[in-house]
Amino acid sequence: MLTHKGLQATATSGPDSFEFVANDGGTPPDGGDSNTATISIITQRHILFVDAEATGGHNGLTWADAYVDLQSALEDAAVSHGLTTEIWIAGGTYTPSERTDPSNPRTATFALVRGVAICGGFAGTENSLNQRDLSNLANETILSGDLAGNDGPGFLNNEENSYHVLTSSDADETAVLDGFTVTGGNANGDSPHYQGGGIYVAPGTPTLVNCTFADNAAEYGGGMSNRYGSSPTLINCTFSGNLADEDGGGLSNHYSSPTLIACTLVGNSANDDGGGIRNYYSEPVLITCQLIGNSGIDNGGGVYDGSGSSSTSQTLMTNCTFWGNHAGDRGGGTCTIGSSVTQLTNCILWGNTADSSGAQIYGTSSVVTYSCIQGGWSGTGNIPGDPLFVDPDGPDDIPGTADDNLRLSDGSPCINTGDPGFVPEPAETDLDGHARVLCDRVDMGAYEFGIGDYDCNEVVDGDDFAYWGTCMTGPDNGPYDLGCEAFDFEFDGDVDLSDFAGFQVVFGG
Ligand SMILES: [Ca+2]
Ligand SMILES: [Ca+2]
Ligand SMILES: [Ca+2]
Ligand SMILES: [Ca+2]
Repeated sequence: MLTHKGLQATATSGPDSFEFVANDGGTPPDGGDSNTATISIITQRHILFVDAEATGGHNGLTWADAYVDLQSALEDAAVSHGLTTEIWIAGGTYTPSERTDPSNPRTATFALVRGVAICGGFAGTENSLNQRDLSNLANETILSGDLAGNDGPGFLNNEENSYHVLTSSDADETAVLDGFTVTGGNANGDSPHYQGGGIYVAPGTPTLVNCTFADNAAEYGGGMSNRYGSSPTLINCTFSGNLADEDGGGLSNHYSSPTLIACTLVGNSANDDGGGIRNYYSEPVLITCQLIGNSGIDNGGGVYDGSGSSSTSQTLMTNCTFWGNHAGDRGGGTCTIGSSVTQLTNCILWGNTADSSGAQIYGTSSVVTYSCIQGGWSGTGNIPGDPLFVDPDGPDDIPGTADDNLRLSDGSPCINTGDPGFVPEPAETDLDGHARVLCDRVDMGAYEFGIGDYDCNEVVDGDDFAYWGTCMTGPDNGPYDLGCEAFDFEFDGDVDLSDFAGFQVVFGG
């Protein structure tokens, strides 16, 4: 307690707030209690811990006393505190238990909640979010719909799996899912349980970051279904190996407009339209995404826009790369039907195939500019040339798989031939997390060429190193001069020794 000029102040700090009470000891005019003023300051976010292997008190307050299941933490967060809550989850596999229909075990799902960020990928020792190492597969945190734990490859034994591993209903952007693998959903039930095996958003605007949706199944939207005016944001997410028995192997959008930034869709398939993404009366935005090896038995191996003459989907895609997608009928890369519009800017469509027509693009209402289209396409700035991917079939020598290296090699006609008027958003990066624009003009495709190449001659050598000293700012000591973004490998606004580690990797390469 502090006392100053008769004023008594008491400070109380809890795990998530700091309360300051000032009391002047006098009697107020109305004859009540002494005059007091209270200021409460939220000093940190409320954190709940989940670790399947924790053996302590299971109250969620520390790693040692972590809840062993996510559902307990979600119920705690739902009643807690009015604060922004983070749920930190240690690596392991977690299955849902909360049923939307108590009589049907397959309705078990994890529900996203406003004001709650669910964060996976922890080792179970961290005390700050940025200590997570999401590249460490030992900490992979899996949300699985395989309730019986008996799934095998190729969707074997998924008959009893949850319809939707995750659901989001009326959640806003403060509902966050960050750092998970979501797998094993099987939305093959009656409405609404036939859409969104991985996640069913109906409606809402949740935020999904660093998440992989793998090997989920549904009639529509194997990985994700967005309905009823949903506009979620997905950043650095992957959709892999998801299956739709109808449309939208990776995602199905129905009157919805998600934004996908730096996302990869690889090896998703639809038994009808839209191997990667199917859009119906929807306006999704894709920025710096790659679509690899997706397939539709009917139309739109990569992206399918529209479902008939009355449909008016509009998909905006910027700096996206399409490679190795296949349509059994029309539109290996993209298929645009009716009055829908598919807009492609700074994109590469190469090596896609269609059995009847439109290997790269089907649909005359496509608006294509500053893009590299195999076979050519009319529009300002388009080129037909080979993009010269670094290793288009990857180490496994199989085109259309996740290891395909779609970065540009030196001499690529896609270098510095994107829209000359393109201005990146603040902090916008390419798919490697480097500056979106290098050498004064954006490239075509998801990867920007030229990190480390200060003098922009498409070689990283001693001539570039000669500029290192003039660009080096030291840690957290930016900004640097224009052009020095070529040395900011971490894209954190400074040029320091940890960037130099990146420079050494590309030097002479
Ligand atoms: Ca199963
Ligand atoms: Ca490959
Ligand atoms: Ca460039
Ligand atoms: Ca150079």
